[in-house]
Amino acid sequence: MSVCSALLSRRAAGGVCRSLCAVPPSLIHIRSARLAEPGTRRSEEEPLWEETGNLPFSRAKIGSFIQERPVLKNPFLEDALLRGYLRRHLPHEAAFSDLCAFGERVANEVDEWGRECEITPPRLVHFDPWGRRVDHIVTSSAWKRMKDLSAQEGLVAIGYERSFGEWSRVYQMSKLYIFSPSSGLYTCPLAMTDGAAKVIQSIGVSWPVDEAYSRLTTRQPERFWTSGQWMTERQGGSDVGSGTETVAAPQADGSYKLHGFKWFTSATDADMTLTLAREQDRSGATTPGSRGLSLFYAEVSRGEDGRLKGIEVQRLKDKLGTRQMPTAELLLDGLQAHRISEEGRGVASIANMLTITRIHNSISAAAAMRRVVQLAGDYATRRTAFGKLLKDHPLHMQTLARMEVETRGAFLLVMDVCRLLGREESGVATELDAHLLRLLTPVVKLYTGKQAVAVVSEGLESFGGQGYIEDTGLPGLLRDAQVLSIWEGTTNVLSLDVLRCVARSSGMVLHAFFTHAKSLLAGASSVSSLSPAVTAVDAALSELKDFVQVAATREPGYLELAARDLAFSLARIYTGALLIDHASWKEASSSDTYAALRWCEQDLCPVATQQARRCYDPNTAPLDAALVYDRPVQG
Ligand code: UCC
Repeated sequence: MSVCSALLSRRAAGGVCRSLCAVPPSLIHIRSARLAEPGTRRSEEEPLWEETGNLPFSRAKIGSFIQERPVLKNPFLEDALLRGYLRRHLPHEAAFSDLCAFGERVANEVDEWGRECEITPPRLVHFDPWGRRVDHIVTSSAWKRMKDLSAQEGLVAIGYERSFGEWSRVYQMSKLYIFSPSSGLYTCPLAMTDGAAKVIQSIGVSWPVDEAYSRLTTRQPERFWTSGQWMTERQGGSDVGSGTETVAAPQADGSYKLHGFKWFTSATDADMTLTLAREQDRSGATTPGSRGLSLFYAEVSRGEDGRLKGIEVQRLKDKLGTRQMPTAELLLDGLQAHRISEEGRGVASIANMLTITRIHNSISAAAAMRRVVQLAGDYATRRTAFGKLLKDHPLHMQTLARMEVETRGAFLLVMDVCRLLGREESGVATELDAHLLRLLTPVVKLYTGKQAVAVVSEGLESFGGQGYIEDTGLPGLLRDAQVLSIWEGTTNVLSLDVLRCVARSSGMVLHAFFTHAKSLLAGASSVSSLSPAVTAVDAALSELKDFVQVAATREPGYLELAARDLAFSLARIYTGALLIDHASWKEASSSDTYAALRWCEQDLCPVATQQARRCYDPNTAPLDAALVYDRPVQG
């Protein structure tokens, strides 16, 4: 008789149970596992033993403890900062009740659709059963429900109805903010749809885009269209001016046929698109560079034979994340299109779309941070380790609080850009507002994109191993966050865009930055609890000013090396000022003050810190390159 079966004998049961109960749980687990070895025949006496119910793991084999899952609650009601911000700036009952009802719907209904989108990703069917080419992108029913929902809830329309005047964009983006992490990435087509509507509106709503505009901005699901934005070609997505090979051949009726290869086309199931191409002259020649690019509008439709007209879908992209959403390579083979910009003004015309999609990107980034912080906070009230709930471990709470500070900063920064956009669109923007909007759009996009990855990664870690398990839905948050620093301009490309807008405005965007940041600080000067934060931001502004003065005297390479640190400095300083401003509001909470103080403890002006270390001096670039390509000496 083995030791195990001896232990299992009924005679020994009581005593063994007592002794087993005295050994550590881990040993009980090991012994139980041995009893339950697969393929071993259980003795006739076993069931009787199990009926006593006293031996852990003996019946269930895996034990009875089931870890509680984090619960998604109404993301509007759960978000103190969002509600406080709206109470301060948009105190309209209609907006509150709509956001509250939508938050309820997101938590109880939409979040599951988002999960369905994740586990039922789109697939491409090239041929029908009879061999006919169809290039059909098959999406889940949840993805289609997202489209209807987006129309019904006015997720694009709100920005164009302008029911709340200059605060309409803030209202629209608040809705997208609570929707985004549950949307199954439907926020991606919505970003481009919004961007396309914006471009059309700025060019003029007339034929051939009047019908499209009304469909992009409708609340009627059966009429609602989404738009693509096909910009990236095989030569790359950053240097659009030299990377675009697509040509536009003029037709007798004034339209064009497009021929080219689009390397990344997101939400490829869209109903229409805006895209760049080079217009051919009569001899077929084109103008190189950005000056040769024009902006075209095309509908995505099928012929009677079921084939896409003028488009072949080469393949769907196999992406790290955003798998819910179809991203494809497209061959444009005579796609009918209309030029909607002046000839050669393609980049300038699509820039309006870039502004909108970059703001949407930033909303998604802040929303991803908010979601992971909410879930981690909820989990900490359920999960026990080392004898107490996670929420009662100060170190764990410190980690979550740091994530919360980042999230609050990101939220206020992106909402301020939405505020500026709303002011511009409702015709009340000052020159200062316009300069700030131009400068802060790349800044918020690049900063929040980076922070989202860091915060979501930290958030996953706070769930321990569960944060690494696919069907918790948590890893998808991290994979999807990674695209935020890539899509619509990488961190470095956007940092260079910051330099570009400083140069093009002859420094006026920076002047607006200093003026507005100072005015935010001045508004908080009487709040003594905020004075360390005010002093820190004030000092950082002085450092920044000194940096700008020195950099202006250096060769262009100096500023280029400093571009990323400069953009980060702008983000941290301005966000610090916004947190201070929010905390100085008479209805602000002590947490608002605490968040502002914490934010302002970091290095707010890394560009000055790095400058003091001579990181942008002429010898740095060759040293960087030598370090990157440092290889062991052969032989
Ligand atoms: O490739 C991509 C796919 C990634 C993977 C996706 C996977 C799934 C996605 C899921 C999503 C949820 S995304 C990469 C997309 N590409 C970009 O975002 C473009 C990045 N590059 C830039 O932003 C560059 O700065 C360019 C292309 C704009 C630079 O082109 P140019 O030709 O050198 O531009 P210029 O000369 O600086 O500007 C031309 C005109 C000027 O107007 P005018 O002529 O009136 O002075 C500029 O002022 O355009 C104006 N302009 C702007 N205006 C340029 N940029 C802007 C701007 N940001 N705002 C306003």
